[in-house]
This record gives sequence, C-alpha cells and structure tokens, in this order.
Amino acid sequence: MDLTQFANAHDALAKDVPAFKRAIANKLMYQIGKDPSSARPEDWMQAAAYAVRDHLVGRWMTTTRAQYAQDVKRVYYLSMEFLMGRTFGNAVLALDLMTTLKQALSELEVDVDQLFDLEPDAALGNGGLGRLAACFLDSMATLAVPGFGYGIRYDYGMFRQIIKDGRQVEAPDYWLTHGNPWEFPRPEVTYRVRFGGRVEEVGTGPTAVVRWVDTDDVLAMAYDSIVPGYGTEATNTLRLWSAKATEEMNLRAFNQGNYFGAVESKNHSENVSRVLYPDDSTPSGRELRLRQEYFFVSASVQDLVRRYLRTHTEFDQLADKVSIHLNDTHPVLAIPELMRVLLDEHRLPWAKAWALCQKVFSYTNHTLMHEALETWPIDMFGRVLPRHLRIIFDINAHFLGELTRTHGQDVDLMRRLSLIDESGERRVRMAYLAVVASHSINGVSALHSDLMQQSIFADFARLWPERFNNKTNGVTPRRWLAHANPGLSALLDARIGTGWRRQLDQLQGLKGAIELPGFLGAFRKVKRQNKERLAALVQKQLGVTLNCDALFDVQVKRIHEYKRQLLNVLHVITRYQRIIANPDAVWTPRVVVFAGKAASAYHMAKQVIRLINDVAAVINNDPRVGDKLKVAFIPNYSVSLAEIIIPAADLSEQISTAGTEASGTGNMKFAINGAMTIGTLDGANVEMRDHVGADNFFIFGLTTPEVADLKAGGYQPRRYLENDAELASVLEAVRSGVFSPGEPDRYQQIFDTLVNWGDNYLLLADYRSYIDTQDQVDALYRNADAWTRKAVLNVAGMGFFSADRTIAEYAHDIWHSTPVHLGKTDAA
Ligand code: 4GP
Repeated sequence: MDLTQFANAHDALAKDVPAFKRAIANKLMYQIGKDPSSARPEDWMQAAAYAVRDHLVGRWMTTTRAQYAQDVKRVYYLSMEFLMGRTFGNAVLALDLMTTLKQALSELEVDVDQLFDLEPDAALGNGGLGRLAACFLDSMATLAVPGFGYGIRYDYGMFRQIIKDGRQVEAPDYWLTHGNPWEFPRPEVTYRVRFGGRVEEVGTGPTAVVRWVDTDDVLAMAYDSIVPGYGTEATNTLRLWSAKATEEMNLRAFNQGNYFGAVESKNHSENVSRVLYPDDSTPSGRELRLRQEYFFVSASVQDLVRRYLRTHTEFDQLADKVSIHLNDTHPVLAIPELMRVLLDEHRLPWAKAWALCQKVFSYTNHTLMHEALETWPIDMFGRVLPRHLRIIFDINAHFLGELTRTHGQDVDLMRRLSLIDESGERRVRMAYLAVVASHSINGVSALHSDLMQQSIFADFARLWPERFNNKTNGVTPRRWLAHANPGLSALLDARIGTGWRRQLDQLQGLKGAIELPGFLGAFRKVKRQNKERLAALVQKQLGVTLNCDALFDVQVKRIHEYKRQLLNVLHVITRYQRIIANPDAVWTPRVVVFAGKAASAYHMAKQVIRLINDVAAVINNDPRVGDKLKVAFIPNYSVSLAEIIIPAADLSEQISTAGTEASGTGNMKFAINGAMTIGTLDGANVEMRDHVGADNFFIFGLTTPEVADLKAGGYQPRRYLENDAELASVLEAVRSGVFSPGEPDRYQQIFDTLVNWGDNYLLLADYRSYIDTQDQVDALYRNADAWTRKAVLNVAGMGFFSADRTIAEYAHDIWHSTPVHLGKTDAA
C-alpha cells in the first residue's frame, strides 16, 4: 500500500473543518461510546485527542518504514524518567492544526482551552533529568534522528503536592484514571524479565555454558506513543514498559485455591512498574528500585536486539546500527544485560561481546552530588541479579587486569578504580561501570563537564581523556516558547519570521528590532498579559491578589538545599524588614513566586516549603506592606504549570552554590521567555551569560574555585552574621518565630543549619552579594525601557540553548547517526 499517498490524503483532511468535526464526533460515538448530548468535557477531550492522533499515525508509519528500508542506525535513549507533561497541545502544534481544531470544536460548542486543561500531565519524572529526556525526544524527531525512548510506564507518576497548613502533603498521582488516548498498548510486544534464581555452569573451557535458572519472572509489555517532529514528517517512538504477571503466576493463582493470596503475589510482581520514586538525588537504596531499573533495561535490550536481528544475521554490524544512550546511571544495567544476551543467548565470545558493548554505549552524567551516585550492595545485587553480578565481576577482572598491564601493580589505583567499592560493605559502583563500558562520557554544561573530570571521574579522565566530553543542555523551543508563550511567539513571527521554531539562532534577529518604534512596548505588553494569566491562576488557587505592575521574581524547581530556595527567602525577609522600617520610601513592588516539590523523606527541604508558606502568610497579610511585596507558593509544580509560570517571569532565580548545579534547564526556559536572570556562576548560567552578554545578566556570589577555597580554609558562617547587622536581624526573625508565632522554635533547626552546623551551601557567605544585586535589579526595573531592552537581548542571545543544537552535537559526536530521509514532503 502506498502509505505516503494515504497519509497525505489524511493530512489534507486536517485543514478541512467539516471533516475534522465529523472525525471528532465519530470518535466520540464509536470509540468513546458517548452520545454528544450527554458527553462530558473529558469525553470530548478524548475524542478530539483520537482525531488529532490519527494524523500522526501516517507519519509514524512512513518514518518507521523508511528507517527499515534505509537500515539506519537507531539511537536508543534509555531513561528511568520521561517528564513529558501534556501531549495534546504539542501534537496540535506539530501538526499545525490549532486553527482547524478550534473552529471544529467551537462549531461543536466545545472550548478548546478547557479541553487542553483536562489532560493530566504525564509526570513520569522528578525534575531536570526527566524533562531533559522529554526535550531530547522532541529534538530527535525534529532533526529526523532515528530515535527510540525507552522507559517505564509508571501507574503512578510524580506525587501530587498538596499544601496543608503550609506543609507539603503527598498524594498519589494516578494519571491513567481516564485512560491515555495517546498510547498504543502492544500486548504482542512482551518480554520475559527474570529475577533471582541461581547461576549454573555446564561444561568447562570455551564450550562452557552459563545458565540462569529457577528465576522469578515478570513480563514487560510495551506501550508506544508517537513523538512528532516539528516542521517535518519525521516522528519517533517512546516505548514504555508495564509489568504484567506471567502466565505461570496467573495459573498458580487459579490452581492453588487461595485466590486472594495468589492475586496478591500477582500484584506483587506487577509492582515493579507501579510508582516513580519521588527522589531526584538520593537513591532510595531499596530493592524495588533495582528491580525497576533491571526490568526496563532488560525489556529494552531484548527489544532492540530483536529489531536488529530482523534485518541482520550476525552481530558484526551491531555498533553501526545501534547506539544505546544511558541517561545517568539508572539504566546502566543495560551493559551487563547486553553482555548476557550476547554471551548466554547468542554464544558470542567475551572479547567480541565486550568490544561491541564499548562501541554501542554512551553515558551522560547529570549530577556531582555524591549521594546521587548509585551503588548497590553486593549481597542484594547478587540475590536479585546473580548472573549480572558474575558478569560485572568478570568485566572488573578484565579491566583491572588491563590496568595492571598498563600501569603496573598500583594497588591504590586499582582500589580507587575498581567497579566494586571495598571500603565498607562491598558495593557495585554503577557510574564506574558506565565509564568503563562507554565510548563517550559527557557532562551537561561546560563547567560541569570540567568538574566531573576533576572530581568524581578524575582517575578515569586521566586514563581515557578521549572518552570525556561536554554537551551543554538545551530546551525545545516548541514547547517552551511556541506553545507556552503564544503572545511572544506572535511578536517574534512578526519581527523575525517563523523560522526560529526550528532554527533558534534566528532569535539574533531581535537585536535589530529593539530600536524599532513600538517594539519594546509590544514586548512589555506580551509580558504583562502573561503576568495577568499567572495572576488569575494565583488568585484562583491561593486567593492572593497580585499586582501585575510589580516585578515578578520567580524560583521554580525541585526544592533542594543546594538550589538555595532558602537564600531567596532570606532576601524576601530582608525586603520585608526594610519595608516595615521605611514604608514611605520608593519601593519597586515585587511578587516572589515559588513552586517545587521536596522528596518525601527530605526533611530539610520540606521545612523550607513550610517556611516559605509561613513567611508568605505573614507578609501577604501585613497591611503595612500592601502591594510592595507579595509571596506566593504555588502548589504541585508540574510541566503544565511551568508553561504558565515561566512566560510570566521578569526575574529568574538561578542561585545554586557555585559548583553544585550540573546545568539547569529552567534557567534557559526563563531567558527565552524574556526574563532576566539573577544567578551564580554555576552550571549553564556561565555559558548563558557569555551568550547574552554580561551586561544583561545579574551575577553574584562566590565562584566555584572561591567556594572550594573558602571551604578548604575552614568556613565559619557565624562570622558573616556577626559582620552584617541586616543578616543577623533576618536570621533572628526566623529563629525567634516571627513567622511561626504559634510555635516559635519551628525554625530553630534551619537557623542552626546555617549558623551553627556549617552552612554547607554557603548561604551566609553569598547573602550580602545577593542582596546588593537584588538592589541593582530594583533600580533597573524602575527604568522600563532599559529593563525591556536587556530582556529582549536575553531572548536574542538564547539561540545556542535549543535542544536541537544539543541533539545535533550528540548525533554527530557521540552517536554517529544520520537523519532518516523521508522524501520530498520533509521540510528543509
Ligand atoms: C539534573 C541536574 O540537577 C540539572 O542541573 C540538569 O540541568 C538536569 O539534570 C539535566 O541535565 N539532575 C537530575 C537528577 O535531575 O536527578 O540528577
């Protein structure tokens, strides 16, 4: 069948409002089974989603066929997290269907914006790492890089955050209640994933066979969703695995008579894909997490090997046809799993299997936080994955043997580099396994890539300098500008054309627009409308009225000590005390917005949330303050909330202690939406400043080497308090219960952490510089044109931070993959 013609005919219908209307009504009746007269908005949403999805399917099949026909190299992006957010609006954008859809729905008397808001976020990720994976999928499709995302279809995504009496309460996020119209269940694509059991060796010497027996198995079933490219027919696939009990398990359930008990064990085996760990920096250390990791990489490796063998009989070309990218250490078990498949199932000799692995795998590190570097106790590992433990021991023996040949018997070096940490309870070092097996190891900003080579991987970087490289992160301009900020997009289209969606460098063109009459005013008007949109949300959710003339100062991200939301709070309190001391002075009104989730077991982060809410309650209700200062903590931060908050920001807070934030990507989203940044020289802030110009960036605080020097010299936070009366007064307010009058010692621990227990993240050291810089922010904001000019220059300078640029670098330098050709329908 000529798929292209069929798909093109279908696409032509997309612009045909009556046909589209019929399609939606058909879906409503025949797929959802609802009478239009009694359909709820949710039903319309699903019907419209199916009608839109149909238009992606032709592209999907065309792309898949082309990939097979050209026998292209495929890139498999393995990630525990894909923080996709909503799919609907993005699909409509990719298909350029908005006008048709709106018209069709309005003729059916349905409001399209309301429909978009009904879609639950696919919150299958915690924060930066998971959202980066989602941006990368978008860019891979847009660049026609043949890519597959592989991950877990968690039943419960990131928890829903409720703020109760100022405190974070976690509620489950069952995002699949109404079904997911964007996914295709594939019961026929199911793999057996084995756990436990034991390893037996049959025979000796080269013909010996290793068998993994008496295992406890679970099935991994595929659910596919289409990842549309923008301005191209190319699409990719996100394949997520869901656990199902095996047939034996089901039969046992039936035969044993103990139906409930048996169903319980079935449930137990299916638990492996039940819930995302709400933790972005500390491995839970729990066995279930290890099982989750193995579950999804095993299914993915089996699947990609099967796909390779559909068109090849030998493994010789594996590395020419397959790249497997490890998004942090969570998928590193893919290495021993591929070894197992090659050795045990396909009987390849060790050397050949290992050489293939080293060509196939590449690895990205996303954090230097020590507690986030996964290691697994040998005992537990051996119990859950006995075969893989043997393989890892063998990899280690080969590696250390080679090291001895090249470096002599350096026992200390071997101890430092071994894949097994022998310093206490023996543990497998997953990051080291990734480094030893991968041909490329990259960090996510220039600074982070350097630090990674100087700290956690220093010995390896000396051993194999050629493997280490940097790939500075980026974000997709489709979701984060075209979709999230229609006002600014329209202004850009009018001034520099529409090409920026695929060529973000074209934002440079804005520099010429600055002096055009009316441009700065038009830019401000867009910002103002975005602020009104956010203010309406805050009014509705928190009952707090925001003054849209105020400077909107925003910090949204995971709550973590290193990200220093607490430093921001210290500034808020400083400002509050100044206003009270001098209410009639000229104030630049501010609205300070926070949002973000704390890991459920992270006590200090939760205390920070509580403090923010307590401070907000006092300030927002103090009549002496009025509109001069308002504080809002918006609950349940998510991708879709970010799409509203970020375009409304005037000021973006990127204030982590220098040397701790690997890159940041929120920082980029704010700047392309015309916010100025106040930040430290950390992560990608450094490169952003270079690109937008130091004059257009508020940098403060210690640099990474200064942080190291201060710590080495014996940092004494109390000194800063003693030398700064304003800081002392702010800390005293926190300590003495000004914001928690009902429980005056509620924040004693926060005070102690900063003053008496070492202030690990150097808030007190950076306080004065931060406050002084905030004063400069105020001064600039009072000059509307000067501010707007700089904000525009931020947008103009952000072209480099498109995820398209990042993915082009990965494709060229790491994956050596080329785009699939789809013929003449493809945009240039
Ligand atoms: C994050 C980093 O903290 C952030 O700086 C970076 O931008 C992001 O990865 C993407 O590279 N790390 C995580 C994590 O989210 O779980 O380690």
